Amino acid sequence: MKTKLLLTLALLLSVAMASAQPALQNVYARDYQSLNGSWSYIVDPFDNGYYNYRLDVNPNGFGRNQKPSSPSELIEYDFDTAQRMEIPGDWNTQDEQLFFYEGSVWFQRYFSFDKSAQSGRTFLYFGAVNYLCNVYLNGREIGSHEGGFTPFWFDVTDKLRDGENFVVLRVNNRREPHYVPTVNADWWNYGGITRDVLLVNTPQTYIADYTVRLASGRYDRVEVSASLSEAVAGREITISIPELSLSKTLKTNAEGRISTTLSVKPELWSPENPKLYDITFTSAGEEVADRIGFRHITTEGKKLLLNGKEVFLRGISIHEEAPYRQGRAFGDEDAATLLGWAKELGCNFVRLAHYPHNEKMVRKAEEMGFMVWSEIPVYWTIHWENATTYANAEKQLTDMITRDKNRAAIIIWSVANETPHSDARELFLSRLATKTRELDPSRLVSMAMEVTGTSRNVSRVEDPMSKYVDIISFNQYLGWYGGTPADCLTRTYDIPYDKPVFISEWGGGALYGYHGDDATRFTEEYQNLIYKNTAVMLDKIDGLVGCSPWILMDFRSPRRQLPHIQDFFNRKGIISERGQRKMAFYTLQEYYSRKAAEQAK
Ligand code: GCB
Repeated sequence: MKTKLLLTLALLLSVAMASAQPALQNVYARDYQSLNGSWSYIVDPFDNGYYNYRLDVNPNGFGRNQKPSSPSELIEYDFDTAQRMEIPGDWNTQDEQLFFYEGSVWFQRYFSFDKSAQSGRTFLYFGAVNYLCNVYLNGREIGSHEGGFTPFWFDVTDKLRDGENFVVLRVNNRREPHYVPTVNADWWNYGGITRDVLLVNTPQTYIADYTVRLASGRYDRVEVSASLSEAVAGREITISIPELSLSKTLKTNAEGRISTTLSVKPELWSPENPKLYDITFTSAGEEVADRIGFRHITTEGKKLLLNGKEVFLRGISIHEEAPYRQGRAFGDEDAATLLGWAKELGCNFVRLAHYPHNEKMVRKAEEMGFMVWSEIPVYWTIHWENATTYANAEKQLTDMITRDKNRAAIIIWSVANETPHSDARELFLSRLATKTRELDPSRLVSMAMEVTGTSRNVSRVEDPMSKYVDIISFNQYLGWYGGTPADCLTRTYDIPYDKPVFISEWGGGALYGYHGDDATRFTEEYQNLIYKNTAVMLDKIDGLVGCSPWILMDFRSPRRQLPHIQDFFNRKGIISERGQRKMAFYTLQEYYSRKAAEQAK
């Protein structure tokens, strides 16, 4: 009891210490200059650019981008003659020597800025950098960031020069036990500046954030709120939705906020009709435009309801892994390919595992009519008792929800994956679940749990976390990790909760083009048999509202070492990394076409 209390106090304190910064909702709708492209880089395994020989932080480190002022001056690095790589992009797949590299790499580029045209504020924005980074502008450190999958930015208004400027980053992807994720995970630890870098201009006081959604339980009321970056009262903000002939102007309160409920009955967003409305927020000459959909996602006993109608989630899990070229995925093209395959499979749902994917992926999913599960990398043996770990996880959760809360496509926020039971875990995850509801009461909360026991061919999922979630999700690999594919034909489940049930992972591995009998591991036949038999098993699970088999495409993992079969790929994809569909792809397609037909009845 006492330890529990101490833990709670420590967790509370750590969160209170994290400082808040105004949001920068919908960054792509802002006035920005892209800093993507070719950057210089220096590999620094001993962190020589950061520490001096006494391991003190060196004020004259690589962040200064120094040049010798005379031929006699000793400077032992030079970005101008260093190698270059494309940003966004991971370093592991752009330089053969960095394939397994975990440590520091320095990045640098020049850019020009027209100070005379500057009005308002300028932010240096990063979509994501894995994992730790220190950011320097024109030779001075402007800040640092931890966490590999969420955006962050710095106000550089007064730090930019007219004409040439330069930015330097020290990026370090070394794994540490107390990080989120921790040292052990089943995916590649791609390092680098993996998402867009933008220089964003806003007015001095700008529209920082907004939320637009249907009012709880209503289809004829839309709740809108917006906030300025500063607590300026009496400022007008106009929201308009031209297609609904709607325009409303409100004055900000003392906190710089507006909130209102509009009487409108929008057409609803659904996979069959992914309707999005053009919406603009305007204030003092600034305009932020978005496309927003409206829908309700709720549960009733064991039922999952989209807009009040029962829905079955025909899902697939996806890693943020680039099709064809390998490495971290980013941008519209990767998203269109991956989601195009999910469409071809007959999916109406994607589980974006195991961390927040890039914003373009989420937006593309929404446009194409996929419901989305979005999660944070609280994975396996995270350090439950460490207050810093908790604060980090909560920050990643908050940043994910802040970025994507206006995406109708997202129906589930997931706070963890396959975590071992303990009191400390319960406290940690229940706090994350509570935080999720506080930040966003309009969606479902879940986490990928596990089968906790099997006796006489009946599997149970019993987890104290069940009381904190809206939907009981679990991963199971019968026929792959334990049991045989034939066992799926007779296995039943006992899940003692009056909540919808979802299988967030199932499947097995196969090397594309490797054929043999269906008892031989890694043949397409073996994988296909798991898919066929699991479909039979799914039909018998009471309250099952869908699944997201593991996984759409083979992905890189250092844990997968079998020569000539895995070669550092997790082969549970139903499509290879080169886009070749395995037999199981067509089996799942068939199952989903049957489920879609059943649903349509
Ligand atoms: C799991 C994990 C997933 C792994 C998968 C596997 O349960 O959640 O991250 O990649 O199993 O292939 O073992």
